[in-house]
Amino acid sequence: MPSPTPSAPIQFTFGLWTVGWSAQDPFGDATRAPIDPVESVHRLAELGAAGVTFHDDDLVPFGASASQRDTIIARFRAALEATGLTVPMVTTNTFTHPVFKDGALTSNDRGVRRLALRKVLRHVELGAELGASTFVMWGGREGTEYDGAKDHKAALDRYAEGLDSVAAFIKDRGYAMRIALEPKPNEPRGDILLPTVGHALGFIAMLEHGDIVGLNPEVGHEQMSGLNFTAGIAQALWQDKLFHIDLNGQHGPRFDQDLVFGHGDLLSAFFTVDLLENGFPGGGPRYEGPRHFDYKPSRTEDLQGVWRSAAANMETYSLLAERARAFRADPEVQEAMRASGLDELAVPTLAEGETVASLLETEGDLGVAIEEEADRLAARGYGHVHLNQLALRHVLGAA
Ligand code: GLT
Ligand code: MN
Ligand code: MN
Ligand code: MN
Repeated sequence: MPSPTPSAPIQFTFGLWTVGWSAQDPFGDATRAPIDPVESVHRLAELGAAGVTFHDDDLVPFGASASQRDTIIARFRAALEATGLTVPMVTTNTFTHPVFKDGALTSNDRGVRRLALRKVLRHVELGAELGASTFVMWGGREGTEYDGAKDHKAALDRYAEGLDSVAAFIKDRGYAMRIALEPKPNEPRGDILLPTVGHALGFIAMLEHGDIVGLNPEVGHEQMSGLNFTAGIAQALWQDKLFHIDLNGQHGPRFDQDLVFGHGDLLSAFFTVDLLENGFPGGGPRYEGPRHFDYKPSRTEDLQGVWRSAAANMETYSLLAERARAFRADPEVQEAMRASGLDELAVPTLAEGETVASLLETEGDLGVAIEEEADRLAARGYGHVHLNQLALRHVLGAA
């Protein structure tokens, strides 16, 4: 299986909780033994990954003593040094312990909110020590099963208060770190707050310290809502809010599958890679962060299957990156893009100095003239299907 080569220096990263998942689900016990995080660091490095990410509890068990914590962290640091793996992102587990059953930063219980905030701040400190530049916050338990069980106005106030407190702490400490919110529509809660990229972008605009708060969208989470992931990250990029990314696979609206990247909607995965690697066709903000995989090796897999599935994420991404480069360089594709009007969309609708008043004057009034104009413009074909077929040929290696 080809692994990433030095000539293709894409920075791939994995959550420790991904390969380390023991595969327990709501209906069945674990099918694999837990993996020592130090072992994961070594195996991921051998496979060609550049970094690892983790929740506080993935590394140090909840409730460990200070000296146990120090020993575990020292051992982990040694593995990072031995392999050269970095820790570009960390995140807090505010969902596993029963205390978070009604939420963490938005629990109806104030004591729980205060405990959650302390847990988050402690991990911000460790993340900063390890050089993490992104702090992901996935509010999996922030939500409800019943509409009457939460005062949504108060919940959003408390969510904003919690995030602004963490952001202010990061700034006060002078950490070079930004927060990335991860939307998800449901699971484990019946409904989760900030369910989609769009909700989260709207919420960030209401924050006091929203300048260092952006997004960590996950492929499957948007697709669970029937939304287009590539379009979602495109808008986040347009708003300079794509701080991090969770790549995986999903088959449309159903439970969160966390499949290997590309093992869900392959054509969507292609256009995601095309955007990440090649940017917008007309230029604009680029995603510069790590290509982070948040998947789960299926419950059917043994240890060999775990490491093969990890490699599969990187292989799929690398193959799609190659195809996406060839797609953009193909003269037939460039011609089809022109025919589709992609370059014309970059031209502002009003000319420089033109006003809506002068537009109305020069282009004439509504009525017969505008109807004729509309008929003339309506006759155009855009050739979007041909362009998409060219993309499909590239994906299949048939171009
Ligand atoms: C959990 C969740 C993921 C999030 C992780 C970060 S935890 O595994 O399902 O989507 O990215 O908290
Ligand atoms: Mn998921
Ligand atoms: Mn997940
Ligand atoms: Mn995720």
